[in-house]
Amino acid sequence: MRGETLFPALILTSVMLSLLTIQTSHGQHLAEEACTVQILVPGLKGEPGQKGQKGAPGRPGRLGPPGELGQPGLKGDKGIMGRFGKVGPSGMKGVKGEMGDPGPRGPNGEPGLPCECTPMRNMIGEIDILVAQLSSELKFIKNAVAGIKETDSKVYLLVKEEKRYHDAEAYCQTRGGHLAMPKDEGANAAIAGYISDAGLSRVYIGVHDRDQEGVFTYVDHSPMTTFTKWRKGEPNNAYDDEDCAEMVASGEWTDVACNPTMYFVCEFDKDSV
Ligand SMILES: [Ca+2]
Ligand SMILES: [Ca+2]
Repeated sequence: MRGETLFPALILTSVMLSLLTIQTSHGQHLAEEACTVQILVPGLKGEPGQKGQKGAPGRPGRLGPPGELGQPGLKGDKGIMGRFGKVGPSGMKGVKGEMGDPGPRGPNGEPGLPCECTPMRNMIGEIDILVAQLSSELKFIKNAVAGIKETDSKVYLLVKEEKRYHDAEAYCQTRGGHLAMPKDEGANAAIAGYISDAGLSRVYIGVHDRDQEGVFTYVDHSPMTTFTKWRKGEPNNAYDDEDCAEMVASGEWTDVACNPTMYFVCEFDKDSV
């Protein structure tokens, strides 16, 4: 039995012939194989073997050619909303909108407490007057600080406020002086320098013939005895309406009407300043 499995089929046949007379038992009488005939004859076709086990998978084949373009797929469902993006930069300032309609009228306020209004009004009125006076004084001082022309005995102040002759004299008197009354060449030159330095062409001075036509005096009624500076052809009382006097930048005088407003020059005695 062991020999069938260890030797091929051709040898098996001769072995079987020699064993016809031999008691086969494990390894006994092997020396009696004297009539062994070696004949090599193909054996009978064996029974079909059992189906083998499934082989290992083969190697992957080569890459095939690209396929034809497929039909477009159906439109997919709408996706879910994405996250909010970053905040963008600030936009340009818009145009101002139109004014809205007025709101409803508010409720009436609480009634006020009764007061003694008349004394209050009087006090306020007095304060207003004081403020006006102080404002005027301050302006005067500013002008004075800005530069005052003077002679040995007089101080002259150019007032850059346009006033009529009468109002100009009142202004000077309020401050203890008069409109300028040049009574010699030195005083006249000082005033003239004021006019030209300020770039002006004319100012009122304190000379008039308002009391008696053709008789000019100074505004303080002092007589004009030793000095005058009339421009040639002046005073001429033009239009029969020239009773006041102005000085032009050259220092010469001209009789003019009293109502036009213009700048003027005040004078103050040094003793009273
Ligand atoms: Ca006159
Ligand atoms: Ca004149």
